[in-house]
Amino acid sequence: MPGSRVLQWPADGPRVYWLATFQADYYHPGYMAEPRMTLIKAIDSHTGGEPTRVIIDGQPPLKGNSLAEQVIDFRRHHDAFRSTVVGEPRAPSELVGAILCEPQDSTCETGVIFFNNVGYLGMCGHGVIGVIATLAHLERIRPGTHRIDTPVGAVTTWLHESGDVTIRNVASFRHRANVALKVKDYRTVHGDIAWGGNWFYLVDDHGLTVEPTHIDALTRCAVSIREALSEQNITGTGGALIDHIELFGPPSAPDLHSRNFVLCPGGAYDRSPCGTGTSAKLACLYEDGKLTCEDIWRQESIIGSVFEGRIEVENDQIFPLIKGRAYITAEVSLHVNPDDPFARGIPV
Ligand code: PYC
Repeated sequence: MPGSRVLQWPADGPRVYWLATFQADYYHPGYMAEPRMTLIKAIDSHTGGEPTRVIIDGQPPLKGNSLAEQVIDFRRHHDAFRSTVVGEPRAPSELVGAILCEPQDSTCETGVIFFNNVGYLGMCGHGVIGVIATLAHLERIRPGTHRIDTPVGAVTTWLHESGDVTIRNVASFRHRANVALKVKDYRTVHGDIAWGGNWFYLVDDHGLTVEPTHIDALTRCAVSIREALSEQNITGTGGALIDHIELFGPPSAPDLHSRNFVLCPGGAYDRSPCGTGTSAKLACLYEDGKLTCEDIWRQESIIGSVFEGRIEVENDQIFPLIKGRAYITAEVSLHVNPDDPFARGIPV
């Protein structure tokens, strides 16, 4: 549906398009090297408590025919933009940034690349909900179906009249079940390795209480688990790094099914139930015969926010559907001052 794209990219990239909306004497596109104050504009939102910052002005033009190639260009040539937007001192460590870019899949209205304080994400469930809420806030989309391309595949979203957003995620699967892991200074735990748009190790038998008062202990445990996975060379398919750890416990209310604590790659925990983590969980439940296509799974986060999940199975592939809601929290102008020694973030 090319005619219905929310963004029409000019041949020379998005910057020229956006320049028209700026005071040209203040804004300068060379944020990397120029000795002038530059501005980056963004819309902030949160989805179940987890923040997303969608860049709407001032992003670098990315080269590449695919989203994956654009990520490579981003990482190689514009990583300072990432740390400027989501690094300290401008951002809390849990913030996920998003730039809109040329989609590879022509059925999509835009592509999106997600990034955080240490790098780039394949997919981000709470982030897609944030992007849809942001595009609605900007009046670029209306309630209905919208396809979004990501580096790991296209996802379908529905913006409901209520403001809720449902995502039909990329196909998710369990790679290995019940993998024993000896964790240093801790116990042996068992977990499933699953893909939900990012790689997860999902653990029930961690022995901790999954409640907000135990966040420090949960973080320490999840960090040790991630280190143990890396040291013992336990990976996703093709040697992929497992960079998200998901610990489960009982929910706080009878109408919910489970509560999780998710450690993200940069060391922050996900305030939301984690869209890709819930997708990985749904795939494991289905593989275990504990979830059918008729069931709804209500996944609670460590702070008490909830995503509603279910699955569709097509050609033996599991497609998780995740429903949540994002709220706009701010319209921000990030000032990048060449005199500021931490203008491009504090290195982590
Ligand atoms: O919602 O998929 C998610 C996510 C990944 C990292 C933080 N949130």
